[in-house]
Amino acid sequence: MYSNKAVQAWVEEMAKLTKPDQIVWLDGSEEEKARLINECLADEELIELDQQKLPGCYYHWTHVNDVARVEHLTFICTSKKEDAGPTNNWMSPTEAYDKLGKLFDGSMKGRTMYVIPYLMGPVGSLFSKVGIEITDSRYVVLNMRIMTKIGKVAMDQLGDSTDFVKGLHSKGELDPEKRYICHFPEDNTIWSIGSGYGGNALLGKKCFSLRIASYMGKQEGWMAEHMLILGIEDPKGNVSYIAAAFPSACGKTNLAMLVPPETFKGYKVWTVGDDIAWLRIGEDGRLWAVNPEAGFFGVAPGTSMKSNPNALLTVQKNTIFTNVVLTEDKTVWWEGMGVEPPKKGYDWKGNPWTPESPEKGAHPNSRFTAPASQCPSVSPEWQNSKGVPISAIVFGGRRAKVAPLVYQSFNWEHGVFVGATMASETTAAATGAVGVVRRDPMAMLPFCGYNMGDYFSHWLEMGKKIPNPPAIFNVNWFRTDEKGKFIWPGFGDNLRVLKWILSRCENKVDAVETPIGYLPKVEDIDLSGIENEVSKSVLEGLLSIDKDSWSEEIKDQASWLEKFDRLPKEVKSQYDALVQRLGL
Ligand code: GTP
Ligand code: SPV
Ligand code: MN
Repeated sequence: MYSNKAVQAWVEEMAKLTKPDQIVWLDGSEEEKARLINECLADEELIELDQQKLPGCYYHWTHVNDVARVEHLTFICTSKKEDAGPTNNWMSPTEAYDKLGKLFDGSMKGRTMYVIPYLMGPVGSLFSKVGIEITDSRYVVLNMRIMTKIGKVAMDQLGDSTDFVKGLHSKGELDPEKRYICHFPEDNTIWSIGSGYGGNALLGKKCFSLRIASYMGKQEGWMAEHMLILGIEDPKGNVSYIAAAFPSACGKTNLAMLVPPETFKGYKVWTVGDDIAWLRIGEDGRLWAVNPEAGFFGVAPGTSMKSNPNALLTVQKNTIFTNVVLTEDKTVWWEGMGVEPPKKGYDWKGNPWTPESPEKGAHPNSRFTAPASQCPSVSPEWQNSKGVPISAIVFGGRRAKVAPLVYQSFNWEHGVFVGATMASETTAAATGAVGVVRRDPMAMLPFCGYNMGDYFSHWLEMGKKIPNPPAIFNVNWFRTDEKGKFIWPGFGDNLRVLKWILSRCENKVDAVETPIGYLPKVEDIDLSGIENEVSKSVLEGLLSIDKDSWSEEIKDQASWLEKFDRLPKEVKSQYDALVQRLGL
């Protein structure tokens, strides 16, 4: 129990509603962790993995109908519908409190209520914020313990203040018909019921650090973005930082942990964050970023010693694996792990599985939860309370066609337009169809806590306020050939593109001015070591701008922009200018 009166009063009120058998306040200690794990093992909420091979690691199955974020059941509950905007689901606060109140009524009967104070961001930092999550899921507690800083450290930062985000979560009946993730940005409140999965249930992550925080950022003059943060150290020892926004399951974790190609002697990539960035203008007039999280909730499939060794090394201890293959000898496996599949195991549904089984063993959105501190590439600056200075902002997505490998926007305003119109193929990170192209501005479509038109305005205003703003780029690692195969090798080789980006930031290299932005000259992308795989002509193809596809693209952009009644005029004029430059 902590002494903050506002926290106590709110917890009491929520306990009256949900009626748990008992209330446990989390302190974040090792004893508490051991106790919770033992309780989970007894209830089979967790399965102990081979403690010799994977010390401190556990396995968890979610309910088979509860394996991804549910965007259609996620709501922004502002008093005025217009304030949620054309891209969010809206429910009035009165209706939402009433509807969910009925579902929460008695939802913790026979269960324990856990009260988790948590801190997002470095200890003592101006960037950092405190939340309290109430939950009836021990799995959520153990994940929050990895993903945030829980217990006393959070309450110490909060002190007597009433300034905390109130998050109420209950698994409820895990019924998709009674599942709602509601955000009340005007009340600093999140109510989530009916799911035990990742972004629906770990309220510090998308719910607070993006939806509520984006709203706070708009009010307070900073930004909360769906961005990784990485540092690139050059052979002279200079480190420059990049923040990059890609939609879910489009490569943020992989890029954040990149291992340089062998020919890049003396280069080193440092991981600051892999999913979320909070950005503020620093005293020096640059944009500075912190990662508010303390762990990685990463996509397992495709993670191998070849694609992402740093991630694989991070998850060798103290990790929770969710919905991957559980092998007979109590280890884990997933598609694209780069090792032989187990002869026998259990798939993500808990059914016996062998490599001959027709279905995939791991769910495409199966995940690992691991402490960032264990990552071999974790930046020495990742807990710096001032953050790190950002030289470039990079947008990107999965596009089989249209978007070239990389281009630079002409200026901040044009960069905001590039972000506002970016599109990507949907992935398994959210329920629904996979592989459908949709507009996903700044990779924030599912995560912006207010009207997206106002969000674009906020970006434009920030651009005016930052004396020395980062340059803005767009990348696409996912162009495919006529057989549907990715043309660009990706992963570690993406550093070749980041190197060009930094050279542009330092005014060290010219570019080709095209209608869509500045493109690299073919000879300026360092292909040393992969000349056989990516010839100059292949690279030319990756950098080409196909008139027909862009003609379709601008039509689609036009109907996208029409959705916004609060579209800033700058975005519209950037669109008009693009159409004119393309001569279409
Ligand atoms: P969220 O955690 O959902 O926000 O995802 P993320 O953006 O962090 O994506 P992540 O790095 O986990 O990558 C998702 C999938 O894309 C994995 O299966 C990766 O193997 C694959 N991927 C990542 N980078 C590349 C790349 O450069 N090229 C190709 N072809 N695939 C990639
Ligand atoms: C994403 O979907 O962007 C994730 C996973 O990072 S979740 O925590 O479920 O949002
Ligand atoms: Mn994400």
